[in-house]
Amino acid sequence: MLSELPKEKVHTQRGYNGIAEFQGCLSIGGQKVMTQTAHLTVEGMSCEGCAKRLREALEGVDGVSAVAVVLDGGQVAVAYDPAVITVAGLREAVEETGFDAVP
Ligand SMILES: [Cu+2]
Repeated sequence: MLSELPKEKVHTQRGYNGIAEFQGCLSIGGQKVMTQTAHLTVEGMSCEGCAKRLREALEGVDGVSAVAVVLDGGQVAVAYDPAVITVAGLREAVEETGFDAVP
């Protein structure tokens, strides 16, 4: 189960290069995991603390294997298992954390 893997070991990076790496499949704990990547634009983050809070909230969502948050421009990439969570579910998690996921 992906959700049982230690989240700290999952690659979490900042920056567009990190986001690009989420395309395709991830190697997590030596296991290849097929994922899809959702790219969201999030409004309301004003500092690294906000970015960290959002990243940690998304990492805690079932089905999410990796998260990258770029504070500048509010770019968020989430690698997720589409069998477990939908993009709509990811957007909800963003809103629940107190930010706006804009289309
Ligand atoms: Cu902040």
